[in-house]
Amino acid sequence: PRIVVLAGGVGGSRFVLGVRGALRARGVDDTAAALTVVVNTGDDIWLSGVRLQPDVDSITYALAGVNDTERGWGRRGDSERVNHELQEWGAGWPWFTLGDLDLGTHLARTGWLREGLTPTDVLERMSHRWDLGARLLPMTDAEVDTMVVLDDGTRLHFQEWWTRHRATLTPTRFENPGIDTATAAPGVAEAIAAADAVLLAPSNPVVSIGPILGVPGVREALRATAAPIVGVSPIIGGKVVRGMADVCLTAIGVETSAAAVAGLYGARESRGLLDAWLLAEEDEAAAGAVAGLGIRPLVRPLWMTDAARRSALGEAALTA
Ligand code: GDP
Ligand code: FO1
Ligand code: CA
Repeated sequence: PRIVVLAGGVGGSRFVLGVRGALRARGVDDTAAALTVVVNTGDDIWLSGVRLQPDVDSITYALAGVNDTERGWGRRGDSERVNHELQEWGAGWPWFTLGDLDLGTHLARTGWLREGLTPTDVLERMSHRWDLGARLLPMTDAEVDTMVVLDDGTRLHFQEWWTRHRATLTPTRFENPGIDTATAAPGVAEAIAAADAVLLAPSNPVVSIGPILGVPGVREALRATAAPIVGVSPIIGGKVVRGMADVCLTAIGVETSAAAVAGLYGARESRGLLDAWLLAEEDEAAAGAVAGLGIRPLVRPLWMTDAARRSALGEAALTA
């Protein structure tokens, strides 16, 4: 099979682990040939001279089994010696931690970018260190930031808004300067066109899936593919599992509910994207509303708390 997943960081990586697990359970040996992940790069940033790709790294580390599962970002068991030194110099951001092992990744990536490799090339090169069992593609090779605009007009980078202010400053909108002139990374449109199924991970609809869909050509490729498009709700029981998707959704005028997020993506039959939507047992009452949108609702357990649950969800999405 040829499966394409659109994904952000924490929710994205848990789901990609699940899809890889489900493919393995189905007897697919070469999951890297079967599974392509298009990763959000909208929250990437330059800091202390190095390029950070939080969602790319979350997925890479999770597939490699070296991720910090508690925090949801960075390497497990990392130390912070270099970070301490950067703080002493007054470099970087005092509220933002760059782990030592994680910095190795950023240095390698930045070096290759400066040698002229594209982000796609760099990610391909980085995929060889571990047996990831998936092909990772950045959504675009262009640098696209996510900026948060507050009601007094202040604009700050998503990473500052989230890691410094913990989403306590109320946003009025999110912007991705540069996205209109960006193009999808090589292979993205082709993978979507050739897919047997496209899965939208239960990632943040606004700042993870939103930027991917905002890259010119991606939405068109999704609308054109013969593959069914199946989404998984990041909202369980009317709440975010973790993170700040609720604050992001409120800012764009969308209720924090499984049905409202399905409505945001829209039904394929009415110029949206979704053929089917997996919603949690806790949200069973919303199934009718999802069906009313023209999207096939499937009530399933959506908690990805361990490998078995993740793979079961991956299998449910593949079956759908
Ligand atoms: P980020 O880039 O690190 O913010 O991560 P993503 O955008 O990929 O995913 C964030 C979303 O994942 C949040 O809105 C969470 O609600 C969702 N999420 C995290 N864990 C789970 C889970 O076990 N099940 C479901 N359905 N959603 C989850
Ligand atoms: N998140 C934090 O809340 N605090 C941090 O200090 C922090 C550092 C960090 C370093 C590298 C990296 O790839 C991610 C990091 N994150 C940190 C996570 C990241 O800011 C966000 O959780 C995601 O971008 C949200 O999608
Ligand atoms: Ca992210």
